[in-house]
Amino acid sequence: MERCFAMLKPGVLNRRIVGEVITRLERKGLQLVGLKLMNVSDSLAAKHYAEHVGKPFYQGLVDYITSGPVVVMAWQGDECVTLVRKLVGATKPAEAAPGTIRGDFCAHTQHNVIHASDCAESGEREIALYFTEDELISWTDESACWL
Ligand code: FUP
Repeated sequence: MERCFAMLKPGVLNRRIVGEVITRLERKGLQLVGLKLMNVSDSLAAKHYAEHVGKPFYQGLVDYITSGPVVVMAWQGDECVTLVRKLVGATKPAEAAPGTIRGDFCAHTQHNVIHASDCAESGEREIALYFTEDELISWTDESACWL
């Protein structure tokens, strides 16, 4: 089963739309296996965005995700990364389709409200960055037998 890491950036909390965004991922049928409200330290942000070091937008990105609390999540399901990224939408809000999270809730690339892993390997790397093993809950959908 594939896993994907997702982070609701500080603006989502400021705007009181945490529940609304999580609902979109949950209603898709993905399984939530990790969930936490936390502050991101400078060193954790640097690890998270290591691939963007040296790019002109790097410091703004780090400043943003360390500016207030974030909600971090681990999701699980078949083709989880692809499904989450479809719901999230394109990186640039101007290119994100209406109906996607970025298409509906943000106007600036640097404040694009949500991060989601770009492949299964990144998903595992990012989940390990933000969660300890005992914070990840593997659970069985007991109602599946009725569906
Ligand atoms: P995504 O996987 O869609 O989050 O996109 P990237 O990994 O390419 O970008 C990571 C973050 O960098 C985005 F959330 C926003 C920021 N970014 C910019 O601010 N400007 C850019 O030109 C590209 C990305």
